[in-house]
Amino acid sequence: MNKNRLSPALASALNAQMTKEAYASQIYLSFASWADTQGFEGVATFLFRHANEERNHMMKILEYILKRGAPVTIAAIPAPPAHPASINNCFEMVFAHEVDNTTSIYKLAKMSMDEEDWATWNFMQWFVKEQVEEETLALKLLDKMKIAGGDKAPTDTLYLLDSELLKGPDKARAAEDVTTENP
Ligand code: OFO
Repeated sequence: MNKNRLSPALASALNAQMTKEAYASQIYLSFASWADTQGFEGVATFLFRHANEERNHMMKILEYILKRGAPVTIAAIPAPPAHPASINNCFEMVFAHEVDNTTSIYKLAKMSMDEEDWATWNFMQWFVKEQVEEETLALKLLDKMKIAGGDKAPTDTLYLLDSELLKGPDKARAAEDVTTENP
């Protein structure tokens, strides 16, 4: 009896998305480490938290594939892009990455709809909603940077923005405190 409830195409696309979420985590880890090295502790904390979130997204997909009886393939994670040139550039790259990931999530949602795999379609809606939140968050940061002068933002303004991110609710949570249901 075949217990695999995912089509080969959808299983393969979900596995690819799982690796993409791992890649996103690597990007955030890389940018967070870069920000910390530059002395931006608040930006680093914010980005480290997101690295955790992306890893949890990866786990959420992994658990779903297993739950549907399909094979999970752990693949190599591509290297993250080069370090940003500035804090403004860092937020620009974060936003561009999130938009790219949204495109990929939409493709999966469409695939599941075309296949009439309503379980996967329903599962993907969590990610559709999550991407709206993540894009909004990145856009808000970009808006703040724009007001501050973008790449020409003065050091004291960057200091204030960094302090704001440090004391905000975006403090990195320990990996053991988060769940795949509530990343
Ligand atoms: Fe996984 O949400 Fe961002 O990329």
